[in-house]
Amino acid sequence: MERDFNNIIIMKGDITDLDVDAIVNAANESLLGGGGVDGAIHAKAGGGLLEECRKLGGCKTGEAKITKGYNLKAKNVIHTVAPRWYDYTLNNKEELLQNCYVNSYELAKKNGVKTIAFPCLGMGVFQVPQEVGAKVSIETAIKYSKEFEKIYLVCFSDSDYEYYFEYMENRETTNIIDR
Ligand code: AR6
Repeated sequence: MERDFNNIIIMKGDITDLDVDAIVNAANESLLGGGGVDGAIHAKAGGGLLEECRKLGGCKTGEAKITKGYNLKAKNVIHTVAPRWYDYTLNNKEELLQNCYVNSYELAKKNGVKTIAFPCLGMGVFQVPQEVGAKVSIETAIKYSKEFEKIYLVCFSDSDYEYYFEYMENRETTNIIDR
């Protein structure tokens, strides 16, 4: 299931199946794997990914690091760490989530990535609300759309897919065409 908005593709599916230059991982600070999309990426990529991740020395919230894709179809994995929405000691969570996307796009550009796929960063275990996560994901995709051949925003649940789609459709009637 997918809908194209110029070169931004909102789709429902498993990000580990995509044949792109880079998929983005919703990791944690250790970069040593976990559940959710992180677990799925490590399971499919195989032990080589974990080995390379061990050498990276972790990753701070909002930052991004790149590895190869190993047994994945994707050539690279960009690992970023979303803010835990339930962490009341963090007062700039939306900005930190935006940093995840921006730093991932910038790192992708530096590494010659032309096709990139994002999951719904933070919107699982870390409990980023749908309306914040979708808005930040879509607005940053629009901002970077001219610099990539294709940007896939990959939703795993029907609810996220529908929400992204509605957000984009409503927005498109305003100014996506003139960006
Ligand atoms: N393909 C695409 N999206 C997926 C897949 C998949 N195969 N599997 C899950 N999702 P989460 P977070 C969606 O929890 O909230 C991990 O343990 C999922 O439905 O994976 O950033 C890490 O190690 C949700 O919409 O990441 C961290 O400790 C989205 O991916 C922590 O979870 C993100 O959910 C990070 O939490």
